Amino acid sequence: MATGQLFSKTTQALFYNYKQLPVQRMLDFDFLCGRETPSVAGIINPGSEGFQKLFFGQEEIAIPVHAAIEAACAAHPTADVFINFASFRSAAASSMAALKQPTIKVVAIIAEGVPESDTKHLIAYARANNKVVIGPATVGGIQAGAFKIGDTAGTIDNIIQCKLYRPGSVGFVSKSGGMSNEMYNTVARVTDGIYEGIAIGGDVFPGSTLSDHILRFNNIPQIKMMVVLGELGGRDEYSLVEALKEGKVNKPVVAWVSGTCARLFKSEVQFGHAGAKSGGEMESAQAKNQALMDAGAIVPTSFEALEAAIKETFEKLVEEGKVSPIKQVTPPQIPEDLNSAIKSGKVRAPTHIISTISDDRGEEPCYAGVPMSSIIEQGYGVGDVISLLWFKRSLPRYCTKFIEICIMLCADHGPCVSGAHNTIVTARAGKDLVSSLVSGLLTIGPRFGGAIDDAARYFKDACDRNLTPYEFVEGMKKKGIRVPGIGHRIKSRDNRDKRVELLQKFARSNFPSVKYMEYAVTVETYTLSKANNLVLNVDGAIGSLFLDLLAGSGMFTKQEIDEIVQIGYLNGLFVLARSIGLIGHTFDQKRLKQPLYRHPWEDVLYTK
Ligand code: Q5B
Repeated sequence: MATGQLFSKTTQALFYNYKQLPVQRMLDFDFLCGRETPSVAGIINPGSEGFQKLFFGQEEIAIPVHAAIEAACAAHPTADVFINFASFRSAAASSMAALKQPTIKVVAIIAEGVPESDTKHLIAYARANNKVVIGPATVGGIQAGAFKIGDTAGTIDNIIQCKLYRPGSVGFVSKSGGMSNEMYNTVARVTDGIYEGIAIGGDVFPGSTLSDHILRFNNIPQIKMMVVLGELGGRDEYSLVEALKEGKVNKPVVAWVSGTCARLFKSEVQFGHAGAKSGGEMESAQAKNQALMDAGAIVPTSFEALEAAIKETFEKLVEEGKVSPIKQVTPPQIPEDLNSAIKSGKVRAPTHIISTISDDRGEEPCYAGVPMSSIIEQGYGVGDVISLLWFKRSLPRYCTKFIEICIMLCADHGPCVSGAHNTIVTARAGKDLVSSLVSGLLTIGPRFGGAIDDAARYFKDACDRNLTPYEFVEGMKKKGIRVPGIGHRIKSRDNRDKRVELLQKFARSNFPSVKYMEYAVTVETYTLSKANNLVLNVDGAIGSLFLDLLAGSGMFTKQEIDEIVQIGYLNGLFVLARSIGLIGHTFDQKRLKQPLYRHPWEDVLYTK
């Protein structure tokens, strides 16, 4: 691998398998470093395309989302880093697909647990094609002040503390991503900071090795010294030993191999990483530390002494005039996210929606304050749920039973009514369930099913004002308004609507008062004297009886009743009920595989 810089201040990456936080952290780092272009050129989210909104400083930017690796590479030919956040199951295939793209030079694989045989294939392919793999099982890497992979170096606060927003003179490579955060801090304390840091990952077969990066760092003029943090297990450190012995590294290397405590255990110990297990003597931390020291690396006596060794080495370089003083810069302030600022109580923001009927934020959803488990365990029915969500209170059982009866009676009225007809025609035109349903629902209105609210309004007004049926009906006629809730296409004095009879029967035996319904019946008696079909219809029966329910239950103030009638809650009963039937008609037509409906010419009067 050798050669030098992998990244620069203009490097751009493609991010595979969208994760909001690491991408936003990369963009925040860019802003901190004063980059002009975002380091994420595109996102690859298998199967979906579009744009993802993210912040670049204070500005919102739209990053293109691509469905496939090939398409993303074609769209962003200058993006040469592929950051792979795929799971361990799909990381190998997607990494190989990325390596095969001519535009991609570096692939970072975050997933832990990628099968070793797959990793070996990736390594062989990358070596043969002069490409670099970082990971698997890595947090990534960072070039201070220029480019950062995913979650490397943690939070913005940590990045600022470790001065990673501007380049220093130290090249750092470790196996562990977690420890690299620790070391960025240490290096920032005792030197002028990191130039580049790489975590190669803790797997047995890392895509690139400690020595690969040290040899690369050796070719980067801005890097004046190197720090290596190895760990017990494996023989990776020995390739560095060889490189040191062969004189391939001419800058000071401070190294430590952690895991010296493994000797305290009687049996073989597996530490956090797959590769970190105490094997034979050669793989022990002690042996590797000794070999590195023998080869010329600066190796402290313990991890605690590592900081002092780095400090001493750096100060020597300063004394020798090999490190020029770094220009200190103050990074810009990253605007805080509104959500975290609200959480910490720093700002307050007006809400855009107010809601009073339900809440899904707690352990379980609540309807009007009643938890879902109570609704189920206490045997609530659909009527109770409607009473909670529409009226925001638990109504007495006879009221919720009445609501349920309304729903059941109005669920369907055959295929010939306006709503069902529209639904059937729509379903037969090949439309989906929702389209078929709403085309039927859209017919509900003043003539069909949607006269309940108006019936309640007019009956209440007339009854409260003690109008006689004659005064009421003739008054309406003068205004040119048909009495809502009166009249039916097929029901008549001699062919009564059974639904109306059932509702009246239930109310008479359960409601404390049926004053409004009785008033509606007197109106019906009058209209029937005019024409046989001017019966109290199902809308009129529900409208007048709901007035009795509201007034008689003792659960509503006069003002609340007026508001319910004025807003118009009651057509909702028909809409809800008839949805059941319209859905049934849709399924029926689909099940019967009915062809496109065309109305017959013979049934149309063509006239001029
Ligand atoms: N006349 C329902 O009319 C219908 C009058 C009236 C005074 C009236 C009509 C009407 C009010 C709205 C209403 C709900 C359009 C109905 C429903 C659900 C359904 C449906 C289903 C289901 C029927 C003949 C003469 C004319 C009119 C006069 C009619 N209604 N006068 N007040 N209310 N009602 N809708 O039969 O002198 O000859 O000019 O608008 O409550 O939708 O099953 O199908 O479950 O699906 O077409 O039950 O009553 O009568 O228009 O030929 O009028 O009666 O002024 O007088 P028709 P028309 P004139 S339940």
